[in-house]
Amino acid sequence: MLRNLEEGGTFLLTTSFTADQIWNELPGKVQKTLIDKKAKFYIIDAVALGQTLGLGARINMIMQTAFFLISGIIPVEEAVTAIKNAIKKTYGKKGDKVVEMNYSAVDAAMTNIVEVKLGDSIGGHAMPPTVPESAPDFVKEVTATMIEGRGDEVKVSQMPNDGTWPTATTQYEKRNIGVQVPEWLPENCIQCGRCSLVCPHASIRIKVASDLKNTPEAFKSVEAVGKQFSGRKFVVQVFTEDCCACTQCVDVCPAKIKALQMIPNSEEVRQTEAKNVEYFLSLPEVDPAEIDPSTIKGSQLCRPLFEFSGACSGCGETPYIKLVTQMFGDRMLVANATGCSSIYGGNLPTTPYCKRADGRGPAWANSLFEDNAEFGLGMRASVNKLGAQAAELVNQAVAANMITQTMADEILNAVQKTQADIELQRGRIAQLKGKLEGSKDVIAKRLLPVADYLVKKSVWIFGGDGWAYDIGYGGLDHVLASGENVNVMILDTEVYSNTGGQMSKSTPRAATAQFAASGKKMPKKDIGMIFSTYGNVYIAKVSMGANPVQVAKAIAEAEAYDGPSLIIAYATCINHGINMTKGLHQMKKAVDCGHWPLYRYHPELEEAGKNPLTIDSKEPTITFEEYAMGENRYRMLKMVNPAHADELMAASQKDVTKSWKFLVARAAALEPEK
Ligand SMILES: Cc1ncc(C[n+]2csc(CCOP(=O)(O)OP(=O)(O)O)c2C)c(N)n1
Ligand code: SF4
Ligand code: SF4
Ligand code: SF4
Repeated sequence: MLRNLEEGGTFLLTTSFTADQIWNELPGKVQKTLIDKKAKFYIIDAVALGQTLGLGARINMIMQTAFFLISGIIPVEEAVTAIKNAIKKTYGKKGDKVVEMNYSAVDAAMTNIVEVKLGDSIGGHAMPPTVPESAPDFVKEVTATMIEGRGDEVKVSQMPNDGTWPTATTQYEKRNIGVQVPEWLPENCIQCGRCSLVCPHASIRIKVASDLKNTPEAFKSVEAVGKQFSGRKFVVQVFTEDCCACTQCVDVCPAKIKALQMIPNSEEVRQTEAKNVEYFLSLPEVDPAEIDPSTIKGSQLCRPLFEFSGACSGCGETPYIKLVTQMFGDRMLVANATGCSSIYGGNLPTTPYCKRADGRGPAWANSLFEDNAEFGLGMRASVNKLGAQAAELVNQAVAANMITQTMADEILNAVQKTQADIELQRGRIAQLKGKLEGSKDVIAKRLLPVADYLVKKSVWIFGGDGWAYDIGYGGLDHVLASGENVNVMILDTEVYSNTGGQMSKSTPRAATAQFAASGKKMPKKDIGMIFSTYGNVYIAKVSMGANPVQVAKAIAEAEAYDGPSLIIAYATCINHGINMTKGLHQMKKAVDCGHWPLYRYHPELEEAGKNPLTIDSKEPTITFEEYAMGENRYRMLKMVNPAHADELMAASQKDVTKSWKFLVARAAALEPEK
């Protein structure tokens, strides 16, 4: 933190400690640097101020003002005037309340900044290591250096030389950014798993365990409900060090009296929960044969293989990705379009895709924005080719008397539908490898490296609406038309989120966005209905906040379908200008007003003589405006140009009504003839 502090420089820290307390709370190394550099030292409790002013964790305005107050770069009055003008310009469209709150933040910074007299002794505690001692060497040598902001010191020779990058490294980051964190109240819990499902950061998890021995003192559990778990314990564990304090888990908890509450995140909470987390992780996972991962609770009893990403607190995209990894992560390949999902998915210095205890987890890569669907199709083609090669070699191994016909038949005819089937097939492949290992025969040498491709692989293509509706649309069309077995998931935030919220063809009419400052004039493209005209593409429109059961069902059906699948997932985003703690409600309202009707189009149903189109949501119960006015992207226009906003809102209502009618009529038209 103080590496670049100059002699006589100024150090500003936001802390809940007072001027009298802070010196003794600093690490010795920090105390020494401050004394050696003869630094000026100021503190401010920006977090508490932000909360009092209604700004929550948004402390940027407080810290910016504090910076100008003490840096002396420009006269204070000039700085304050400039900041207030900038506030008016930036937040003016969001309404007087937001402007006033930020003005108050500036004023509060001026009166709450405190100079601290440097102590005269260095007795502070040791700096905690950046990553734990138990971390792998690569994490200690490369990742930790990058976390410390010294990435330019990493030598080329320390970097992997084949373009691969270790996964499962966010677990070592422990950002501790939650000012408040959830606490589990087991006596109220109905053991539904919803908290774990919606957590964008995989920071709250559930487990069912048999033998709870040597538990840490504060470890909580209750008797597990459900016949199949009788006699066992149910646990909800909060990973407080990784929690981003979005409060969505508390919000979604359906227990009569909430079984989760937010509490201040103190050092004591951190230490207690770190021990509990370690114990929780050491408990064995539930046997896959005992659960159905296409249900909410079943999926949440599977370990997420996407965890602690750096997505915004409360991000609407990440719960979908996490859920897919819980269902298929151990055999999953991901082609990721550029966008938020590629940034939080493959960001440096750490990687949120992770692995199970046996080392299996998603393999992930990002190609270009404009070719991601094709990139995923390429993955499918290679997996198919390698699998076919392995099958051919298995038959050759039988002919060469290296393995029995029975072994070959069992491997080549294996049913691989459920997780239990997959694990059985892995067992067979392990036996096959056991037979071949050590053999000098060329068949064995060729079969060994490809044998794992005889276990089913799940190919996923992820990207945002900017990719799917606009820039990668041609490729997406090509891939879905190919008939190949790939699963596409559009994380639909209705804007190009990662670059600050530009309009895409998914942006609804009447919404403001970059390039649509006066409201989008054209209606949203209905990508699901367009691709449903092929007839052989599985399509689902889903919304986590509205119907999570349907989300899990759709993901399971999409993966099981031996052909192309497309899931269009509604994702709330900071670019919508909503209170992110209420994201799930907004996802529900989008469905309730008919803007985001839920449906599944399953080609196999048609083959079975049934209607392929199932509508999973009800006729709209609220107006589009009731949903839209909960979001700044719509509200802003109403404030600056009410007449135009009303006009667009009326047109949007017509869009919604028309597309609902179209959906219902389409389902009626697809009804098989009696
Ligand atoms: C061809 C190309 N144009 C522009 C960019 C810059 N860019 C990176 S991410 C991004 C936005 C992605 O938006 P979207 O696909 O909607 O995904 P989201 O960020 O919303 O998840 C853009 C424009 C790029 N990487 N490549
Ligand atoms: S507060 Fe948010 S990040 Fe923290 S555990 Fe709950 S859902 Fe996850
Ligand atoms: S959402 Fe609430 S009731 Fe359900 S498992 Fe979590 S804490 Fe328990
Ligand atoms: S910008 Fe939006 S989509 Fe991207 S990480 Fe933040 S909330 Fe998620």
